[in-house]
Amino acid sequence: MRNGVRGALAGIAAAAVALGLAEFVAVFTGARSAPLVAVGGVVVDHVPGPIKQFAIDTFGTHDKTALMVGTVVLLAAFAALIGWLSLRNIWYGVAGIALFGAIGVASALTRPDAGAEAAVPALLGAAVAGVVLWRLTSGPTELGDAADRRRFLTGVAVVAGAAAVSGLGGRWLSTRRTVSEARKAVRLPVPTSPAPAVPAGAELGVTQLAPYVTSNRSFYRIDTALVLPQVDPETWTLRIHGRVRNPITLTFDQLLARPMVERYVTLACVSNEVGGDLIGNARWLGVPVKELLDEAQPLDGADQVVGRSADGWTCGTPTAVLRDGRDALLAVGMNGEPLPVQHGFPVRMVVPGLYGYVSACKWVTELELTSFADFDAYWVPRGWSAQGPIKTQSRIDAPRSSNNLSAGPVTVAGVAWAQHRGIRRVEVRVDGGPWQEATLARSVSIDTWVQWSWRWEATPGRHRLQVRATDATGEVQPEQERPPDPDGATGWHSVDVEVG
Ligand SMILES: Nc1nc2c(c(=O)[nH]1)N[C@H]1C(S)=C(S)[C@@H](COP(=O)(O)O)O[C@H]1N2
Ligand SMILES: [Mo]
Repeated sequence: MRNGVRGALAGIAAAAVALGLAEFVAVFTGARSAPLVAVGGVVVDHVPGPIKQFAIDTFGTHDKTALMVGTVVLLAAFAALIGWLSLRNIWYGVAGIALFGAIGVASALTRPDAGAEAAVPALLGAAVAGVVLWRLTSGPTELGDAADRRRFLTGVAVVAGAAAVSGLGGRWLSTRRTVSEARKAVRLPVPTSPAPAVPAGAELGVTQLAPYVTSNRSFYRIDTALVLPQVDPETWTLRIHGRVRNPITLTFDQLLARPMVERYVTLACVSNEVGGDLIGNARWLGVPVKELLDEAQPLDGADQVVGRSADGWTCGTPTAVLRDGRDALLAVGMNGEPLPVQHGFPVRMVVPGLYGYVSACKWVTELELTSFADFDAYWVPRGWSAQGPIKTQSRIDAPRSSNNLSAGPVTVAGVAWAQHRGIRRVEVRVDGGPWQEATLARSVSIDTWVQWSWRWEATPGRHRLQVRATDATGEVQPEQERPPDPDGATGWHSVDVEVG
């Protein structure tokens, strides 16, 4: 057996068993203390804005999977190198493992809310990796002899098996420790102020056009959480504190006992590119934030409400927006169900008119009254604007450039949004020609998107369709193309089609 192959196999086996064992231990020390998750979390928290935007543009809502796969591939390459070096001198191996162990320990310990036990998975993993690497690389350097070779390969197989059993076992155990049972047990109260019915005609029923109400399953998900926070409603509390006259702590039962309102609100992500799909419309059930703030009595100058989640993420919302009478909710229900875990179970915030990164705190446990001058929420030091009102936007859903169109009438359709201002007009043009007014569908309120359609007499050849919206204040969606960073993309969505 070639030395390179042997060293690489030994290194990868040692790394695999370290990660597998750590995964298992993390069942007991907390999912965020597993080295891959902890290191991944540090990466997520420190990637420069443009790289984060690149990841979202390239991998969409699979950005986390991409990060994990990339990390594992890199780690395997390093492990192979360390294994190969260990064949020359085991101290290279020891140094390599110590380095990776230290990165794992440091990452786990510096995650928000981590206790000393967070160091255990990486420490144990590194220790076991050291022993495995030593055993697999000791003995004759050249495995010329068939018996030696067989012994080595058996060793690798045993280690790989142990890695798989502990890793998959850990995964299995941790999925049993989720809050999905607690979620199923939640009985949502009946709203004292129900959502208005969706008017007939809100749904144009055009193929490819996004439905007026987005199902929970297809609702976009964006957050920094590599493992979903499992927040038990039994022990959940919401603290409203900071610069208030009257701090409040609420349990989940106390929250559910309050008068509930239900509203359709369209949530949008600031990272959404023009034409992108990081937007969705749902029926949210919850308690008006305004009522809780009125009870807490913010002090003068407390112009920012910082939402803080169970995993330490923060967003900053203008206090004035939360108190101006719009339907800002501490939501417990989404489309008639308890919040799905990935959308913030048991409680999240929803604020009509603001991008999610400044308002829509999932797994929320604190609302802290402070000022914009005194505190920067998570995305602000990372280059995003502290203020995030949603920009007027419109999107063409049908036709798509991949469609085979034939000459004659074609239904052009899409959605437009300007939450809490409302959409007054949507216009479409072909090949830079005159703007033509589209027909607006109905909508529940100015807090949701609206569907639109326009009948096009398509002629053979290549054509460019473009759309722009005007909000109810008369502001026309600007043509100038700007990236999502720092406060939301601008520009007109266009679709190039081929008519046969
Ligand atoms: N705890 C937590 N809440 C969060 C985030 C996050 O990273 N962590 N991301 C925000 C962002 S950027 C957006 S756009 C919305 C997305 O909500 P959704 O995943 O339910 O669609 O959640 C917001 N709430
Ligand atoms: Mo977002």
